[in-house]
Amino acid sequence: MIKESGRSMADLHYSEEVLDALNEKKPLVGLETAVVTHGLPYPTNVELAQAMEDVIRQEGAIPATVGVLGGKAQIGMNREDIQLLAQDRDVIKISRRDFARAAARKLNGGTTVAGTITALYLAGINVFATGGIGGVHRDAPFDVSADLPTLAQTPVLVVCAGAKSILDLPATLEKLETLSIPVVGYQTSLFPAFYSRSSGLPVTTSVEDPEEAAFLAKAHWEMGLESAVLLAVPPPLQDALPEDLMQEAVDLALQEAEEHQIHGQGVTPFLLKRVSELTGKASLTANLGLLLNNARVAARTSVELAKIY
Ligand code: PSU
Ligand code: MN
Repeated sequence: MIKESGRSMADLHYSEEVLDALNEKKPLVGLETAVVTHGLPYPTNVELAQAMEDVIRQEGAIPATVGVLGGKAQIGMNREDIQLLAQDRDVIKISRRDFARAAARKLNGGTTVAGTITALYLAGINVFATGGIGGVHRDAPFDVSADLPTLAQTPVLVVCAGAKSILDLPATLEKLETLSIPVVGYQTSLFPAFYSRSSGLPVTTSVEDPEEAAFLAKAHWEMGLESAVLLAVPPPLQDALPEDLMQEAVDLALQEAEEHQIHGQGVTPFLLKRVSELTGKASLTANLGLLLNNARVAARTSVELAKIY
């Protein structure tokens, strides 16, 4: 389904549900699909994608899962679409630069944070939920995820559990500061470390509830600023992993990536997979718990934003 009016001439395709929600100005929450294609094992990935959509609906918002099908960017995916992405062996990871590659070769793709928020912004959707954003890699400060520069030029509220502990978190926070992206702790003054609740590093400010988060995002954008607002939500207490357990697995995974000479887009999926294998079910449980929690906080914030916009 094609939407007539929008922010651009981009060739975006919409599900009927998302198109209706946009026309009726209902609260929406965007979701990525790189977590399905390159982040979680099958069939957990498909179940998780569905569960995130369910949570968003329960909270009174409409989910808009983004991905690329046959080269076309799709806003709002049904069960079959997600299943297709999960089972396509040739599926690619789509960051901002990869839409054109997918279009030219009619490929299917899972969109990263950078890819997803680019499409969401063009569609006029300003709230997005994910697990963790990409950032500056450890021992490779030149390897900076395209998520960071994309966050700098895309006014969307990004709800996440911080950045992965596979990354250089102090360097990632410095880069977020340079790019003038507010890093807002949700009921915390410390930046979460994805699987664990705190990195020990401070955020720029905190909010106590979705209403305050919505107010802050609106104030940022009303200044004419065009960057994202990062809402950093610690993983739920019952699912979080102890910091030392995490670090041990991360160190080993990094060493292996070096030995296997993994580069470019392959780095993040490799590290995530190895950490997940090394920590067993515990990191998977934490990952699923925080993704659902972030979807819930994003939906509540989207409902609040819709009231004041
Ligand atoms: N965090 C997760 N799972 C993921 C990713 C991050 O918990 O699958 C993905 C996101 O889609 C993120 C991407 O945008 O990894 C970053 O990859 P890179 O470092 O290649 O930019
Ligand atoms: Mn990279």
